[in-house]
Amino acid sequence: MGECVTNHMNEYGNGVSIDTGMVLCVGKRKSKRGRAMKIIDMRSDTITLPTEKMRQAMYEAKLGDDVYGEDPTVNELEQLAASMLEKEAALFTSSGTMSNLLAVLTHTHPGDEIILGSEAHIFWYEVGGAAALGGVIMRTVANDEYGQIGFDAVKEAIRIKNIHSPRTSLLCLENTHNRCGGTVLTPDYTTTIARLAHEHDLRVHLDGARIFNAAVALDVPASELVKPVDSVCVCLSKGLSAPVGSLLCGTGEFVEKARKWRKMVGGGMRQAGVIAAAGIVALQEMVGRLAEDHANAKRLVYGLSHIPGITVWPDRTQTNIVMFESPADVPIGEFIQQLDMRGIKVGYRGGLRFRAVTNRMLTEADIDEALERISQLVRGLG
Ligand code: TLP
Repeated sequence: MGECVTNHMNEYGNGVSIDTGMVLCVGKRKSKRGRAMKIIDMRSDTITLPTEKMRQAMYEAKLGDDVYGEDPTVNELEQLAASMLEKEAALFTSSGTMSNLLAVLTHTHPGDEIILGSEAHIFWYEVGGAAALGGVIMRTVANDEYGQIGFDAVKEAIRIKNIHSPRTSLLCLENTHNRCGGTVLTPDYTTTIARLAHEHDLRVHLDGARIFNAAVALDVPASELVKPVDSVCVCLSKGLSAPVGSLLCGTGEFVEKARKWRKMVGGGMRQAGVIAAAGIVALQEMVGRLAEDHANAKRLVYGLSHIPGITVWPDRTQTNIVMFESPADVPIGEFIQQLDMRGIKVGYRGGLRFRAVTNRMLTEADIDEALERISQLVRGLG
């Protein structure tokens, strides 16, 4: 269990000016003094804009019709992803949601049951596509606060093979774990749980939308984190800053089947090299810098832990996601309104809970500025 820090001591103050005048993420608000105020957007790392180098690569990309397999840039991106993750093949898709859906469609048959963590992105935020389009039952087992699923819980959830039961055919894992605050699954954990699944004839799919964050945090190659699984989805348009796209990786046979499913759901893109070009830059140049986002997340969680009444879990801030709770004595509606008025954008997760995601559009100074504004807000409402 992680340590839960609720601080009722000192206020946090660092004297950073409100008008930092730096690059804007999504726009400006007027401060009380009528001056423009930078919006600090921590809703997600999906808001990151492509770099200049990406835009240049997109402009210059060599193109062809990818449905015929003739787009050289898409082919290069797929080969690059497959080689970085040490899988036989990769498929470029429009989104993480599509990659996860194709994985379910490819690994299962309608009427099967799949096992997921109770906090899985596939379960919460992918519109129930696995059930609606794949016809599978989603059986959830409890995730702990670190994004893990217990071995015994998985074992118990696997159906006995008999005439009455659906076939359990797939286990889905998530690394890093979004709803558990960007926590990482280690190679050891993944190896052990995947072995258990394989022993029971299940396939294992990893939602690795932020797998490179996990690799950077653990200082291991991403290939090591995905070695035990049969398929993995990785996203280019989160911390890696590409505008669009995801890759679904696995064996050559798996990817060929997934390619056909992709066509069926309308995901065959023609001159997709235009966007794949940015993806190549993302994989080649943007992985290492994720460490900056992680450092900013640690700075944010440390600062928040010093604001009276705010609750954080520093040991669970392992990558670029920070979960926090607003002071219990402050009406939630007022807290949300004040965040908005002070130009702080974060995700609201229900109850007192919020999610802030550090990303390339935010500097260390922006984090300090956000902390200063939240500190003032809490002082004003307390
Ligand atoms: N997650 C989004 C929102 O939750 C919608 C975000 O802002 O974090 N797997 C994981 C673990 C994800 O976090 C996401 C996006 C996806 C899959 C889906 O990726 P996209 O948005 O490309 O469909």
